[in-house]
Amino acid sequence: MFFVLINVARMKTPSFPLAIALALAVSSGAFAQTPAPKVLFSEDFENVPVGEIPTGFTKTGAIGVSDDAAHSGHKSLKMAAAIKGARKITLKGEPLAALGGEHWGRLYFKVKLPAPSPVIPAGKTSGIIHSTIVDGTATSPLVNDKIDLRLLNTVLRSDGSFSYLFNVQPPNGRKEFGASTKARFHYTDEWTLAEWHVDNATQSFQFFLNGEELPELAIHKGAGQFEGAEIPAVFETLSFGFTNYQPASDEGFVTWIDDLAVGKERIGGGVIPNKPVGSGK
Ligand SMILES: [Ca+2]
Repeated sequence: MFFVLINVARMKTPSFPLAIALALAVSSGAFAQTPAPKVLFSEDFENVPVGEIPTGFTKTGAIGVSDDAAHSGHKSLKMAAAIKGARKITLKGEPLAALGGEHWGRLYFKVKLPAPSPVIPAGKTSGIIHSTIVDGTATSPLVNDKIDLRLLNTVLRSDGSFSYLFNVQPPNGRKEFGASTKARFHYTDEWTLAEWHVDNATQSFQFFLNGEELPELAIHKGAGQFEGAEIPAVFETLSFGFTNYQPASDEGFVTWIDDLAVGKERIGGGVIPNKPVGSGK
C-alpha cells in the first residue's frame, strides 16, 4: 500500500483523492485475500452441491445446501420445513479438539416469513417455541455430566415476539440455566449476523447481534467459577441448523444459514475466504 502511495505521488498530475482511492483499493483487495485471524473453518456453501452438506459434518433431519437464498454467492444451508425437531449439521472430533476451550463463532441466518406461531396447548391461552440454531455438547466442568450448551437460541411467544438466550441443558435431574433477553425481537427474512464467544478459562459467554453485544446475555463468572456458566474445556460436538423443541403452526420453520465461521478470535461480519473443515488451508 505504501509503495503505491509513493508512486502515485510521483505522477505528473498527482491527485490526492486518487492516491487515497488507490490506497483503499489496494488495501481492501489485500484484505479480501487474507484469511480472517485464526479462523478454524469458514463455510460459504458455494462449493457444496445443492441438497448436500459440507464435508466433515454429519446431518440430522431435512437439511442441505440450497440455491434459493444466499448471503454470499448463490448458495446457503437450508433447514426445510418441519413441525418440530432437529434439522442440523454437526461437527465432531479433531476440529473441536483443536479449538479448545475458547472460540468465537458467527453466521448469518434468515427465517421464511410469515414465521409460524407456537401451537397453543389444550387448556392454555398461549404457547412458546424454544428453538436452537447453534449448540454444542460437552462434559460439564462443574459436575462432569453431559450438557447441551445452546449458544444461539430463541424463545418465541404467541404474540410473535421472541427473546435470545444463553441456555444450558443438563441431563435429567439438573435444571437448565442461562440468561435471556426480553422478548423484544421479531423474526426477519433479512440476513441477520449472530456472533458468540465462549471461554473456558474465564467462564465467559458473549453474544452479538448485527455487531452489537446483547449485554443481557453476557456471563463473566471468572476462572474456575463454573456455577451458572459451565463453559467446557472442549466441545464434543458443535451443531448448526434449526431445532425447535415445541411444535410450530402451519408447515413449521423454514430457515437458512450462510457464511458460517469459527475461530480463535472475533471474526465479525462480512464475507471471508472459504476454509472448509479439514481443508488445512
Ligand atoms: Ca453462500
